[in-house]
Amino acid sequence: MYGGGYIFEESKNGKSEAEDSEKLERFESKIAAGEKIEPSDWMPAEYRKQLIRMIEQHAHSEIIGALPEGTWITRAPGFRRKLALMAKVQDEVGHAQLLYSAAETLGKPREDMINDLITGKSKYSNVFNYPAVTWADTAIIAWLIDAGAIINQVANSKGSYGPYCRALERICVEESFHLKYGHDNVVFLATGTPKQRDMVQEALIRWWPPIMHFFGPSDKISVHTETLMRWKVKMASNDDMRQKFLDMYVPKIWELGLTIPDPLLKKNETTGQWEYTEPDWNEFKKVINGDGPCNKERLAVRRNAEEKGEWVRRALMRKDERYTVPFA
Ligand code: FAQ
Repeated sequence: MYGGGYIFEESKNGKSEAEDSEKLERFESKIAAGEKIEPSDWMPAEYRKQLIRMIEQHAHSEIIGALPEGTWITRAPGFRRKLALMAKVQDEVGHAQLLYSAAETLGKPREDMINDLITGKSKYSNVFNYPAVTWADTAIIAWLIDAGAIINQVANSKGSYGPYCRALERICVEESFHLKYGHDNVVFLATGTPKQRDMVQEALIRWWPPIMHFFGPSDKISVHTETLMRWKVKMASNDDMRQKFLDMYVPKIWELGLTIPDPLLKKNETTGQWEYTEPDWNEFKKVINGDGPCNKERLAVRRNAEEKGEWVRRALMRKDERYTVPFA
């Protein structure tokens, strides 16, 4: 499967996988019947490639996603909040581990994935390239970004690739707890002193545009949605997920008396769809291609962790005699 490069194009009989219509037909009818595809099953090269891309990006998002909130562990207001934040950040890193394992079942080694992250070859979620300026930013992240993640992942956990779906099911349970923690923090600030209220309002203003970007480019310009939905990797389009988020969370935000920084945002009662200012897709492209406010800092942290942790990995893999345990 893997030998320095990814051998996707040829099946065992030498024919191109895409041309192998019988196998493709069986594969697609399995998906249509709602069955899961498992690692040892035949799959088209493009399905494997797309899954690796998506799961790997998701794993990177979790591990990088631990950083904006992680910077607040030492400054959390009070011991209980510190404990809760530490547990959340630890969960996010655990999600990355589950997802890297799921991606590995498709043939790409974890070392290669990490290398593609720290060299800037792979993408990760746009939202984690923005700073958590105040404590209120962590509350908005834990409430609304986790909410967005849950909408996406609950839907995709009903998808076609077994290892990814099973990882998502477990992740969603933990994310639901994060969402409650985030909501509790936002409510506390929104119903607190005028200063606390201002703080959470300002954080919402900062995070609204990245949150609108979070669900991916609009369906009109999305590149992969059609293929991914056909194979039930993605169970809803980017715009549908965005609509679902707006439907569920705008009323809750307004209920707290907070203002969403979009004068055009309203629900069209005739169509049942939310109308909003078109997100700035040029800004989105800039951020996901390495030129956001924190991209360089985020990758530098990961690169540093990779270098500093190298001796531990070598010892665990028994690659370095100096660090092996004699009785192991
Ligand atoms: N950020 O054709 P589409 C979390 C890229 S987990 C960066 O529409 P697709 C937990 C896309 O890769 C958050 N890049 O793409 C947490 C493609 O570029 P490529 C992560 C983005 O795949 C909470 C190009 O744009 N969740 O938050 C983004 O069909 C709190 C064209 O886009 C997942 O990864 C973006 N937002 O749909 C952790 C879920 N959107 O690869 C810590 C799984 C698009 O061709 C704290 N992923 N791009 O160079 C998905 O569901 C999909 O991949 C989408 C994008 C919906 C993200």
